[in-house]
Amino acid sequence: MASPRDLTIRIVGAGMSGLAMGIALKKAGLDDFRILEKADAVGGTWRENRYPGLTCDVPSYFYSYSFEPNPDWSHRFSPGPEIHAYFERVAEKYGLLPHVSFGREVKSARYADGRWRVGTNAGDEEADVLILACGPLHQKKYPDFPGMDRFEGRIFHSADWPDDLPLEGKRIAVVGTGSSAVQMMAPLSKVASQLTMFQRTAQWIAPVGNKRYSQATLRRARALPIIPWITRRFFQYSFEKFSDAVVVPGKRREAVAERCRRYLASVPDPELRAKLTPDYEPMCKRLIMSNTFYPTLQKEHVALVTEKIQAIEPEGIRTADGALHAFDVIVLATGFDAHRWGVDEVVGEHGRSLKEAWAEGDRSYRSVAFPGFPNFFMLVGPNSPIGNISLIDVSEVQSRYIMQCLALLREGKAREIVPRADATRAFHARLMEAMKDTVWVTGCNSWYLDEHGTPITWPWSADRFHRDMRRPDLGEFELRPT
Ligand code: N01
Repeated sequence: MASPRDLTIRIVGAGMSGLAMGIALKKAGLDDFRILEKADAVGGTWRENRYPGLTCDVPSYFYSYSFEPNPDWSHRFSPGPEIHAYFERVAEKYGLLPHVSFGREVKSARYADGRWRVGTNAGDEEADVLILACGPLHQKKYPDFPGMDRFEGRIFHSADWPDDLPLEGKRIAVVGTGSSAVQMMAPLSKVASQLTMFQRTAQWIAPVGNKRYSQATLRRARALPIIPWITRRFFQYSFEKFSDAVVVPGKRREAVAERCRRYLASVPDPELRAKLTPDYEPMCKRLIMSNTFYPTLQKEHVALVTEKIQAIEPEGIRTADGALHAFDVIVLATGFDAHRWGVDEVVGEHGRSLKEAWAEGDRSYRSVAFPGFPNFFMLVGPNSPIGNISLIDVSEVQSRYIMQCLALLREGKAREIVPRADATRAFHARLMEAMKDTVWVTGCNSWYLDEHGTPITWPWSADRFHRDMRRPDLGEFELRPT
């Protein structure tokens, strides 16, 4: 036994997972925590991404906290600014803003003498517990095309959308074919004089529409709080059943694949259809939901280029066939480095860094904790179900799990809590065995894979995640008294 104590806690990141953790702490009456946020507003991804057409690919009712259903969602997949406003409202309502240090970028974290020393751009801070809540998709990935600095128009990453950019009548290039690129194509096509997508790899598309809720539906949802609650449960059930297809081979996976293939077959031009045909299984890369993408590509002033990009020149993009494509604006929708989890230098016991610990791949104990890193947790970290569940749900489940670990420290049952190395190895062995059945290893390149080609995902169902994460198995942790 150690003695009961109050904990000083630092959370890194005020995105949706950092906010979920903050709310869990407040609900438990823990007030000595700060959320260190590099930007000047909460919302993470939803603060950063502002490109036209931005939505979430998880239905809005399910992409909301279970304890804060929102009757005001305008669409099944509501626009990005609406989602951002939701998180701002929640942060205010739950009294989190006084806990957030804005403009505080965390550069390093070191564990020594039973405490975390957190190095920030505004000096060092100390904490008993450190929780990273940065998520996998915030370090922008830039291509290395020669000549990018010589382009005479505007060139920027999709997550750096400039607010002052007039688009009317512009010739616009979109590099990439991920969710970001696909979502922006339809709205850009409405204003651009010419719109060209540069595709390196074709993507599977599921024909999912984005219904706008009628005024009557909104009125009913506002009047009867049970309606948003039931709607959330409905979307959770259907989304989780649908996404079981990624982890379980068989009929459901075949049905989703068939739906994507049929949709692709509806593209009338055989040349365009051939270009759009992927050479891997549907869902191997994250499946894109859109019923506007194929029609947009068939517009007169919209083109799909599959030639390799050779260089950027002052007037536009030079492709390997020698053609020069002239543009006013180039959007680099080239994705994120999903293997940098927010703080590059995290050093645990015996001076061993996370990078060293992860030499063979990003490994967690049950998606939240790490052997050799006491009193340290991650939300939406490696081996979280980032490919098959709403990340909001993941954050809530993980926050509850972490709260139970923190209770042991507060009650004096331990001074340090850390997962055992053998339990982590055993978890990883089970995970790798299960991974063999997932669609992510069927032969494609995606941001789900680490540099060894191992998915950083959870290879089991949503139900199993809820079950396995209900409470910590204390036999798999070291609870140290000093
Ligand atoms: O990024 P991506 P994203 N030359 O990595 C191409 C989430 N998201 O920002 O496939 C040429 O999917 C790359 O080509 P390839 C969602 O989970 C969520 O679109 O590697 N092309 C690919 O086509 C999503 O999965 C929402 O061959 C290059 C594209 O760029 C994740 O974010 C909304 C290249 C990158 O696609 C990432 O989506 C939007 C190069 N050098 C996004 N480098 C929500 O719903 C890369 N590419 C929350």
